Amino acid sequence: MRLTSLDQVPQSLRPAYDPSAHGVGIVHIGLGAFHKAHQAALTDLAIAASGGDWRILGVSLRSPKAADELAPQHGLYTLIERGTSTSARVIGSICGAICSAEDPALALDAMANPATKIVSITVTEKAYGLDRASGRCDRNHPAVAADLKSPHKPHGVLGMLVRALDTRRQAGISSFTVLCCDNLPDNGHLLRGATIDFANDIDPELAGWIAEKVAFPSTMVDRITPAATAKTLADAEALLGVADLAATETEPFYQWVIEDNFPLGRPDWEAAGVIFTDNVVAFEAMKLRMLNGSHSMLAYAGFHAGRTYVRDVMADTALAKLVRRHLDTAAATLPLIEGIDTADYADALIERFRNPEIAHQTFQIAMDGSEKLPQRIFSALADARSRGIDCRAFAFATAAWLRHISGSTHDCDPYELRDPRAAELSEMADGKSAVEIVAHMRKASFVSETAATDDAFWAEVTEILTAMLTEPMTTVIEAEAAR
Ligand code: CS2
Repeated sequence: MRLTSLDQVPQSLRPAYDPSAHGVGIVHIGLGAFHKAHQAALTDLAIAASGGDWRILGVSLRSPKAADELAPQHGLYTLIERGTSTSARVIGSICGAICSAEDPALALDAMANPATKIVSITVTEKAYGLDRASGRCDRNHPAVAADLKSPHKPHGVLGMLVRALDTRRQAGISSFTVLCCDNLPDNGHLLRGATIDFANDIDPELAGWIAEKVAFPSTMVDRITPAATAKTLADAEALLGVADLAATETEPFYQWVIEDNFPLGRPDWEAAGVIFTDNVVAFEAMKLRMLNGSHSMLAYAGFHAGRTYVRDVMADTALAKLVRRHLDTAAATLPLIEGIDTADYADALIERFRNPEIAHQTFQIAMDGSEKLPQRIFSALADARSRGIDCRAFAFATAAWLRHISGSTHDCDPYELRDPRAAELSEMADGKSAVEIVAHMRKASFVSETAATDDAFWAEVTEILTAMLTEPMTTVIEAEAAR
């Protein structure tokens, strides 16, 4: 039997409120595990604490899988938190799930509905079509290009936002707040620039209305959430007594830092421990450079050293030492944040990475490097240089990524390169020497000018990459840790 109603759920696992007594106030685009472990779980706590019509309609942009799992369960799913002790509860904040590729009008109607006060988004960095250098939209991005051609039938994020905002404007309905929850620096600001730019191509008056009326608060989101496995589903079924195909597992820790700019109101997220501040950018830089930067480094180095999970990386003394070095280097590039000690933050990250209950694949984190490295490594490099900090850790991380895109199988079995620019990257790296790969990379569009022109940095990258392309990754890691 399948989970379809709270009546099937043991009392102790049910939400502390009656979901059916609360209306929908949020449309969320990007119905992945991270949303279910983070924004939906914290909104569940907020509704339990203070009520409100803040339930969420989940929209999956492309794949029908997430909606197929959640819709028959009326949005209900088990969230399992694995740590020193494991706990679980059924989340009631999602009221329904749809796939917009299957029925675009349904998602647009929900976004245009006056009851919708917030449209939140987790679609991963690559899905937006942002041109980060100019702060505009990327007209070569497939979804942006298609939606600019047919703005009345959008499929991508920018197209859907602009279409729904236009419908509201024409109907005299106030704008929803756009809440970007992806790992991008100053994400609200970036998305605002791209949305206005996109709208400007369709109707400059609409662009002006968006610039004046729409709030795009920036956010920092954090919760390590591996993809669900057969064990996740089996554990949920054992707890509930019925099958839950949307069960999700995550770590106990979470953090959400948001700019408090919600003209139409918002859930009482403070009750769930959310931090509201004007200084999201600093929190975001800390998280991107420390957590995500070291994650990328350990994913590439760890994957090629045969470490399947992050916890295996942390059990390897040499690799764990390089993780600590990366965290310390990244911390030194950051501005001070009142009330935050980056050394404590680094210690806490190491504990989280070590969590033996979380099976977070290095191969999963290794995905989409060309979308991630700019804000995780290259932006930190510029600040490190201006402070005279030794950048070896960043050179090592970059070399490990380039080794990954090289596709070399001298020390491993063949593997897939998963990146939106996979073809371009393989073209610049396949069968090439370290010197050639680095020369190509310095010209890549996603490497900022400051990083591209740092000769000393690339010399160090070349030296490390040369070793990584000829020796086993484990040997290179041992040597690096012994330096
Ligand atoms: C990871 C993130 O896959 C990745 O690139 O670095 O998903 C990371 O687990 C989250 O940002 C943690 O909040």
